[in-house]
Amino acid sequence: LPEPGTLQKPTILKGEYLNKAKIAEGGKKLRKNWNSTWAVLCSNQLLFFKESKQEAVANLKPGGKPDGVDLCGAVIEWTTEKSSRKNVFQITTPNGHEFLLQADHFPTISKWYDAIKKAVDSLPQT
Ligand code: I3P
Repeated sequence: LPEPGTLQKPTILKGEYLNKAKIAEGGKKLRKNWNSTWAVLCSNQLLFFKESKQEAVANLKPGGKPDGVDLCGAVIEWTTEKSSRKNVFQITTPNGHEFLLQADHFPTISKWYDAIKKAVDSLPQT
């Protein structure tokens, strides 16, 4: 999905470790597995890196694709049912990928929720 050069797109928000769990892929449920991820929000993509350093490395390496989610047409919603954790919101993409994002510090996750929501609202729906 994200091509090299992705990081040249305007970065809206970056530089925070969040907890991420992918719970569905293409409509198929996945076993939940929480991981810490370095999140970067670009104009139409939310990118996930293993560590902050990797962001710079992926940007230099040709073909070094970062992991990410295309936010066009995505639905963003807080959920209290999908996890026993607090401060969890879900991103659902039109192609049936589902991610949970979480942080113990509410202001942190709230900032990401607002920024992602705003990014999605400014994008075309398809
Ligand atoms: C899951 C793991 C997750 C938990 C999930 C468990 O067990 O404990 O952390 O999600 O709950 O099934 P396993 O490691 O054996 O797969 P939360 O931390 O978000 O509650 P769930 O099945 O209710 O989603």
